[in-house]
Amino acid sequence: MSDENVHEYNIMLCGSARAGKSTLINALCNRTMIETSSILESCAKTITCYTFNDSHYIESKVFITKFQTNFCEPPDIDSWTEDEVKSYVKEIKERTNPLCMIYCASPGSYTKIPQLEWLIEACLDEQICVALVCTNMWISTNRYNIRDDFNKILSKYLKQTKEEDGITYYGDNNALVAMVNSEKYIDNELGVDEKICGINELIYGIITSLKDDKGLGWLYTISNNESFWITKKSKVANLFNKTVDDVWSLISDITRDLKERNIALYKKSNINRKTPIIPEQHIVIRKKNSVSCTIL
Ligand SMILES: Nc1nc2c(ncn2[C@@H]2O[C@H](COP(=O)(O)OP(=O)(O)OP(=O)(O)O)[C@@H](O)[C@H]2O)c(=O)[nH]1
Ligand SMILES: [Mg+2]
Repeated sequence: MSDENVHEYNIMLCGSARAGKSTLINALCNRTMIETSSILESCAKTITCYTFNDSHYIESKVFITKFQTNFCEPPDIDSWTEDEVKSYVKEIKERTNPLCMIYCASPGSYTKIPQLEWLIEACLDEQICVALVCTNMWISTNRYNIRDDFNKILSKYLKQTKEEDGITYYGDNNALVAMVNSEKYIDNELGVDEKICGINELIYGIITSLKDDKGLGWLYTISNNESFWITKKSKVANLFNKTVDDVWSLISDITRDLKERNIALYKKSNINRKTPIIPEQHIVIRKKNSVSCTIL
């Protein structure tokens, strides 16, 4: 009989009500999300957690390891004090060691700048990567004000390093600003019909910002996003110093052989690193309630 061992990746998701948070995570992950309260039950604030409805498992003689990503969403932080915001981030860091913090604001939602600044300061202090995302960008030209505010705030703490594919990067890739349309935007009255955009660029931006196990967690999180892999596989191959075929086959197998993926996907700068992040194990993968495990 094997014991179950859970390997969770956690992502902080913030932004005011109707800011487009759920729509964004659906667009990033292309998987069905369900609400769960399992990981943060005793946190001082009531956190809503979402995870995939189909976790993946690696089975060895001793353990069954369950892989899952959780998105942890606090209630709207607009009324929080500086101390509350900073304690929240500290606690989340201690309890979940998040891959990154994704903050959403849409031209139709309201953001309180002081709370956002405290949140960013706390994340940077705790070495949590920050992605500031203007969502639902076609709803009004106010998108440019949101993007400018995000850039202004990050410039207080970090040096802007580059702008690529609509993403502005800061520091040693510890923060970025992006603008997205997470689902088709249609306004029949104005004759507007805009496609999803900016999502693949945001996924890639976050890949470049995360290292080692966190990078792996992010790849796992977005592994079902076929559109991303079709359009960005060459860039990912280049980032990891692999051929496109190598990356394509790794990604096709992404949940079948996490050990191989773990060893193979060191970024160029880490290529000589010897220690595998996930311990050696005899791997048989199965998807709960299913015989197949290939996502793509
Ligand atoms: N077309 C389009 N609609 C969007 C986009 N983002 C959000 N919306 C719409 O805006 C509304 C609110 O989006 P949600 O994703 O539910 O926002 P939320 O931040 O999760 O909201 P709460 O869970 O209530 O806090 C929904 O009707 C979405 O369809 C976008 O990028 N494009
Ligand atoms: Mg939501």
